[in-house]
Amino acid sequence: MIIIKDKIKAFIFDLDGVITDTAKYHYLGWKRLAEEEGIDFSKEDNEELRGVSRRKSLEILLDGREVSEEEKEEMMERKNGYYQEFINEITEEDLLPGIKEIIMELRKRNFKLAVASSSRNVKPVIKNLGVGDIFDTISDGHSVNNAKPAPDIFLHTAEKLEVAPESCVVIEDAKAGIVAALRANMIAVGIGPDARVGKAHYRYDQVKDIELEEILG
Ligand code: B16
Ligand code: MG
Repeated sequence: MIIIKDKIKAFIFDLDGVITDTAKYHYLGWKRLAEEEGIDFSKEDNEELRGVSRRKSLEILLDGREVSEEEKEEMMERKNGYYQEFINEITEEDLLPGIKEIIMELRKRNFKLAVASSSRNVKPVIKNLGVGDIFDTISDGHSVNNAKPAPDIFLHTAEKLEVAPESCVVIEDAKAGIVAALRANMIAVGIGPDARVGKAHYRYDQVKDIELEEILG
């Protein structure tokens, strides 16, 4: 893909791992469920769940263990209950360092801004972070049927923004998210280690390291 920098019109932000670090709360929720079910689950295992839908996360955790659909539903609900206890406590202090500055700078320069997350808990998280009004549109785990790594959520978001996919920059912390952004023909910015997001067009260790001028040219 040839990146024509003056064609960039919109920035699409992932939520968990880019705007705030809810990965630790997802981990604690899954860990508690795993303990209750007698399943080994480490922090390293949790890396596999980054950006992945709730159902797919449970399937990874179960690792082939046979469980009825009814039991799966109950487990997903139980984990989500634990997760919601954590996100109720989120405040503006939980914004990742540098994210507010980047968003405000992009807003000042008239780029369209969106959130596209696999999570079905986006609304309360965004509200508690105090950034709900900044974005032109928010897509979440309810918006499309096929979760990341399918490109659907990003294409759906671009359509809502009325911007062509190749004019969108996606900022993501998950391998599944980078794959989805590339499949959507968007410019991908990865946050995290090379092993996880190295396929992105640009990669930074943390959100605060993002160099907008490098991306915008
Ligand atoms: P929920 P993102 C993703 O959000 C998380 O990274 C992933 O760990 C989680 O399983 C998924 O949302 C679903 O979340 O259970 O709240 O619906 O990174 O795409 O913003
Ligand atoms: Mg994420």
